[in-house]
Amino acid sequence: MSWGVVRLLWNPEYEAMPRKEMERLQVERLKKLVDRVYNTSPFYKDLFDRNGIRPEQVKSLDDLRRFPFLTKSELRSLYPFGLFTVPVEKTLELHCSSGTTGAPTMVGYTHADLDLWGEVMARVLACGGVQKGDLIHNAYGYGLFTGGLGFHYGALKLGATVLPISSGNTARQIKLMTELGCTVLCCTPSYALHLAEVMEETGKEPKGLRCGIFGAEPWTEGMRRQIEERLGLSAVDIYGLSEVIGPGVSCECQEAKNGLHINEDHFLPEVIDPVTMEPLPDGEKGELVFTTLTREATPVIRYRTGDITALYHEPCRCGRTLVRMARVSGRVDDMLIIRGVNIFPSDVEAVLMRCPELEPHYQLVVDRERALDVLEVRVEAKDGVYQRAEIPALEERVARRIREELGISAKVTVVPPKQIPRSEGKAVRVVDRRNL
Ligand code: DLL
Repeated sequence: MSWGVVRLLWNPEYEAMPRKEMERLQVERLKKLVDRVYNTSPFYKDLFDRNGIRPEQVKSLDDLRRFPFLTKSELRSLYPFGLFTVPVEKTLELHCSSGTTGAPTMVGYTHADLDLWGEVMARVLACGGVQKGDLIHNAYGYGLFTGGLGFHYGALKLGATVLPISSGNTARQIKLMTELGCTVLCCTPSYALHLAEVMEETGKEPKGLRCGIFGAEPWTEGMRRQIEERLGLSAVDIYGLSEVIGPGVSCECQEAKNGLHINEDHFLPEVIDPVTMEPLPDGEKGELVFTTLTREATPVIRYRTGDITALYHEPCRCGRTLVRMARVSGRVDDMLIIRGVNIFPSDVEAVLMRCPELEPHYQLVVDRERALDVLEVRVEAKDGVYQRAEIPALEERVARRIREELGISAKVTVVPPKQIPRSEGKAVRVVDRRNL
C-alpha cells in the first residue's frame, strides 16, 4: 500500500493551523490556565507566590520562562490529590503510575479531559493510518496504565472497531488476531516483536494487518524494519505520558515517518538543556518539558518529562503544521555513564540491529568491579546461528563495533534464542547492579 498520498487529517482546523494562529491560540489558553489554577489550586497559588509570579504578567509564550519546572518527585509529594485543581468528585477516571520506585503519581480526568483524550487519540490514530472500518487489536494493558484505555477512547471517537484484548496470553492474542482479521496492531514495540516470534514458531501468518501504532518505550529504526518485515505492516511511533494525558501527545504520520507531530494546541512543548535549564533551539537535543494548556483536573506547567528529544518546526509533507519531536532516544535518568561516556540503551540497540546474526532481544547489565563501571551486553543469536561454533568471534565483532561506534568497551555475550526475558508491556533493557 502506498502512503504517499495526503490522507485526511482528523481535525485539520488545528492540525494544519497556520503557525501564527497556533501561537495566538496557545497564548490565549496559557493565560486562562494560569489564571484558573492560581485561583483554584492551593498548590499552584503557593508555587506562583513563592516565585513572585502574578497571573496577569503572562502576555506571551516567552513569559512561560518565569515559571519554575515541575519534576516527577514533586508530583509524587502531592500524592494522592494535591495536584487536582477540581474537586475529586468532578473527575470520572483516575490513573496512577505503578509507584515501584517511590510514591505513585496520580492523575485525574474530568468529562472534558476524557473528551480531550478521545480527540487527541483519534487524531494520532488517523495520523498513523487508522480509518473508520478498521479492526484494532489493542494489546496495551487496560488498567492503571494509560495505554489500554487511551487507545480505546481514540478508537471509539474515530469510529473504528476495537478489540480490548489488553496484555497477556500471547497464544490467545494470535488466535483472535488471525481469526478476526485485525487490521491494526497497537502494543509496545517489544511486544510486537514477541508476537512476531511466536507466530513464526507456530506457523501462523499475520494476514490482514496493515498498520501498527507502537510506543510507550524507546525503540529504533532497526527495530521498526524488523517489526514491519515480520508482521507485514507499516509501523509508526506514538508517544505520551500519563502526567500529560497518556498516549496521544504525539505520533508519526504514515506519509513521512519523520518525527512525531505534537498536539501542541493542547500540550505546549519546550526542549531544555537539562544542566543549564535554558530552552534549546530547534534541532538541538535536550529534555522535553510540557505545559498542558487545556487539561482540567491535573494540569501541569513546565513538567520535566526526563525524555530526550529535539523539536522541528518545518512543515511536513502530510499537511500538518504541528511541531514535530524527534524519536525519543532515551531518558535523562536511564542514561548510562560508562567510564565517563554517556550512552542510552537505544544507542547500543542501533549497533546490534545492524548485525544480521542477532535478534532484537537484549539487555544491558551494568556492574562495578574495583570501582570501575563495566557493561555487559547480553543479546540473543538468531535461530541456527548459535549452533555454528562461531559465537566467540561474533561476540568479538559486536564488541568491536560498539567500541568503534559508541566509544565504550563492553563485554558482549551472545546467548541462545529465548534467553532474554520477554515483557508484555515495557521491556526492561537495563539491569543495574552497581547499588549507586
Ligand atoms: O507510556 C503512555 C503511552 C501508552 C504512550 C501507549 C504510548 C503508547 P507512562 O506509563 O506514563 O505513559 O510512561 C511515560 O514512557 O515519559 C517515556 O519515557 C516513555 N515513552 C512513552 N512513549 C514513548 C515512545 C505511557 N514512543 C514514559 N518512545 C515517557 C520512547 C516513550 N519512550
